[in-house]
Amino acid sequence: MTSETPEGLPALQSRIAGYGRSTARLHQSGIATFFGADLADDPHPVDIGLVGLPTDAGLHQRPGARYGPRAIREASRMLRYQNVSTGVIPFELARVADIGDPDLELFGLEAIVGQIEEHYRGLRAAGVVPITAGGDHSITLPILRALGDGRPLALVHVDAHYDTAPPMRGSAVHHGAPVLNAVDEGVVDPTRSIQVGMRDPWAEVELLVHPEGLTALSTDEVAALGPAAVAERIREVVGDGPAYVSFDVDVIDPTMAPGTGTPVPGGLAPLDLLTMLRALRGVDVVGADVVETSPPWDPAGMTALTAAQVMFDLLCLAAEAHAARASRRS
Ligand SMILES: [Mn+2]
Repeated sequence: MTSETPEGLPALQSRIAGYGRSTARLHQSGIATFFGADLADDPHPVDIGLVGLPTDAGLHQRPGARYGPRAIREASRMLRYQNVSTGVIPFELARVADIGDPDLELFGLEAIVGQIEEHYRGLRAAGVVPITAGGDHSITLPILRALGDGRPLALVHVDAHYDTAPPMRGSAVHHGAPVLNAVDEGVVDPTRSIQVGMRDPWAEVELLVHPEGLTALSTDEVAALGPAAVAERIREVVGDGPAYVSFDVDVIDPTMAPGTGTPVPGGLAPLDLLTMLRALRGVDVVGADVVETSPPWDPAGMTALTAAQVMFDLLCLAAEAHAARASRRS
């Protein structure tokens, strides 16, 4: 553990570029960037970009996820620079910055999805690994289009829902379809992908598609296996290639994460899910998101706080993966 005695603080600040200035700040002061990271307008000197996508144009049920990034930024200031479980300090392993939110259209899901894809193509060209706070789950498809173009990604999809629904009211793109769309478009390799936490009560009537080769673990199976065994299963499926992690907060039990659009009772506990994520160290994470946090349904802000912790753990995985890729190149 790093000491934060008066003597230790300058040493720490000198080690963690992109964070040093905020280390000594009280969490209630200053601009609420993700985890207090520096804000960067130019993504080029950044290895890992923390991005907000404030849109919920893809929702079909309870609204409000457009306020997710702002609430997660605010809640994230309760966290600090270090992973309390693994000891990882992502700011030591990579140049991490809050790179803000693209200015998205308000109306028209297709236009918004197009803007997101273009933004993430730019980030990929700049060599930035994006860690995103949504937004509803429709944001994941354009991110995968940008990151998976020419290299189908392994997808670790943590969610209560399969998100393989057919077109809804004439729209093929919506928050219940990103996995199906990404597999259909060839930007995700289903044989290297896994869904964790499934318990969709409408699965039988929604005419869900089950892409061939895609592995799915139900909430009951995850609970019976436990976090370590689930992580082992994820590693087997994903292998060594580039992987994207998409975490929908509705996988968590709604008594612990009520602030979401499509709650399903009987869900998993945050600690088990965080333990599972922490056991994925070494997976080649090239991007990740946490989606479907809806502040208007989140009375005490606990969903946003847990989403911030999930985002921090995804950042830690991405930072270790970045460091591993850098050392393989050198
Ligand atoms: Mn989802």
